[in-house]
Amino acid sequence: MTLPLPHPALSAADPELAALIGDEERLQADTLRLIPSENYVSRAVLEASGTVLQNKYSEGYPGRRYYEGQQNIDKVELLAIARAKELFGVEHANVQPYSGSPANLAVYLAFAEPGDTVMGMALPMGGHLTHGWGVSATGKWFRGVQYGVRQDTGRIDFDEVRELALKERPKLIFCGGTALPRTIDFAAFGEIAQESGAILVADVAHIAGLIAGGAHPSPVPYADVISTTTHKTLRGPRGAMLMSREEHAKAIDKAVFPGLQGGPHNQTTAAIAVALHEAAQAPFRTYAESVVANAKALADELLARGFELVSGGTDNHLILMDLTPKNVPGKVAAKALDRAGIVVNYNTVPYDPRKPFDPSGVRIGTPSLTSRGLGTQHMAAVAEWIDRGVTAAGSGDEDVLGEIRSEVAELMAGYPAPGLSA
Ligand code: DSN
Repeated sequence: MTLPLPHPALSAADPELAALIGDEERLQADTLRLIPSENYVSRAVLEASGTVLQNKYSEGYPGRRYYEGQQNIDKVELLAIARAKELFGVEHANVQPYSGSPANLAVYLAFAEPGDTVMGMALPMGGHLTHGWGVSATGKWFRGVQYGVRQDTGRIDFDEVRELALKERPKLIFCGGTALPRTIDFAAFGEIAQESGAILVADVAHIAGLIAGGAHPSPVPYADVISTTTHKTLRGPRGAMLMSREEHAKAIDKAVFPGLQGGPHNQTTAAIAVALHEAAQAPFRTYAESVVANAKALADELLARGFELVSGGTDNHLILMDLTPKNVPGKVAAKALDRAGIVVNYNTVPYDPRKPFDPSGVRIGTPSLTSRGLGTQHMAAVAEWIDRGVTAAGSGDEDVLGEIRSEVAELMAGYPAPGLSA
């Protein structure tokens, strides 16, 4: 199949928009996509997302809807729920949250009252906005207290977390985040939540696919609630799920609908069901293991080239580089790498002296390149491109960035992307 993919009806009805989608298909095919929260979904997931399920309203839950005509929709949602329960070994799953932030907001609605104390990792330390950070509704409507990582190790200090939890007695404790290169110790968080009487919420959005594939420990049975998006390492459509023990099922369902949302996006529910089916197959285990193996190999190659990595490396899919020793700000590096066909995001690093919109770090990860079939043998080349790209960013050498872009496109042409190939 050659790009752009055929979208005959769209091309006829709206050629301008069709051309933009074609441009994006080519961009995703030609570049080395290293943003750790992105991936490539399969053609099957893409097809399920673009169906007549789009046309249906179904507020409520299977068997308890406010609209008729749910003969097929109920079966789709029940299939997605059953697959989520089976894959993650949970008693309850809600597949309706529109995305990660609404999913987390539903958890607040289910278990806390406005003004209650909640606890999560600080955003600049690697947490998420919705874990009680000040600029988010969760930090404005609740009293967020935040833990971080140690400056000397880049790792969570569980003595600090315990002390804070026992002092503040939060209603909710969130673990997980968006820039955490190390294994999350769910058992340690579970103990602290029990001691302090908090509900433990494991936000596994980044690592859900690794958990499903056996490449990261599961938060079951330590977490009361598991929140996840479906489009990161899990390789599904843009959506989310909340999972829990049966005792919390009613509270969670009520919070999602009617508490927070209206009709579920049934086309997304269907695509989540497909992704869960794919994640339950043996090749997905290999995929999850390869994501981690690639990240570890890439971290080693970067360390060998003098890069400073937060926590000294990685246990998962994600690497957080502190570019301070390279004398190149994260944003300058990210924009230069983009011109070189390497797509990353600039990111704060723990204890960053720079501002969030102009931070010291760059965050990278291996979910997308692994989906295209790149292996540990390619990571030296990837690290070399990053090294040359960051150096060129510092010196302003656009010719080098152009050379890297051609080399990247040449390699990626040999590794067609799922969803963009037949
Ligand atoms: N935006 C996601 C990420 O990139 O990690 C988190 O919500």
